[in-house]
Amino acid sequence: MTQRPRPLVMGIVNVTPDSFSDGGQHFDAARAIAHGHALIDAGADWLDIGGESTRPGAQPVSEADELTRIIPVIEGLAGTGIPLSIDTMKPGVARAAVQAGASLWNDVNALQADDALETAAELGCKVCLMHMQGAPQTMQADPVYGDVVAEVEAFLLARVEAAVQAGVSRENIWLDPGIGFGKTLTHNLALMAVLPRLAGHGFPLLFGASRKRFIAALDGDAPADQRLGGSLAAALHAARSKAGMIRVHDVRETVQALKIQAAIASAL
Ligand code: 7PJ
Repeated sequence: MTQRPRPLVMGIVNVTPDSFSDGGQHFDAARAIAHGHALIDAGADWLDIGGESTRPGAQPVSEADELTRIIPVIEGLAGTGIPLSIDTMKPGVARAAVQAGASLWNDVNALQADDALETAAELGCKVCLMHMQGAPQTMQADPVYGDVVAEVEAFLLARVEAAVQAGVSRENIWLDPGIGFGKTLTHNLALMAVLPRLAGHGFPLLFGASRKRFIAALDGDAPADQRLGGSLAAALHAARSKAGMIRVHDVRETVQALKIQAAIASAL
């Protein structure tokens, strides 16, 4: 039986302080490294390491604090054979992360910070350009679009051109519509419905819907730990839509769902 290719699965490693522990930064890093190893055992193809929450309403973190959080974790997970991504908006953090072993800069701000384009070009790493309307602190207050699909698509292609102009090679660019980043339920659904179109511009798509709020909006305000069903449904949809990589919390369950989908498709 020949299996059709399925998307890569990127496991999420959040490095944020554990408010219930007094073990300090060393404890937080050790916990994140252990979580990364568990995600690798569960079948992750990539790990995405982030030290600044970009969830709606989250407060910014200083560059020094972000570096203190993520560098020990990248150093601890480099050398596992699984490639590492750094989820940051800050060029200084991306630079240190790549020097410590990361090979993808996952930027929810699509390289719009000062020096971001130049840094990405100089680092020569892969970059993911994601669409976000506004900033995490306020983005869910009242997102408005004329035509969300056209606007997100035009934004992403404009950021591609800016990146290429700055010296980023096209082969290193991933795109992401940014589910939940300055978007209502209607906006999120419209973007998910056109994933094949967004995947058709010659750049691989990264897609992240894991445990996001739109699932709760469709299912009785389900809390984050009860959004696995919706997360899997979105992952399978993205896979059918030719997404190249799916960013998830629940790696084992997602890999299993994708394997079953691929096996059924290969029996056609
Ligand atoms: C995404 C991300 C996403 C990319 C986050 C959360 C919020 N990076 N970082 N795409 N989401 N590329 O996981 O709920 O959707 S943080």
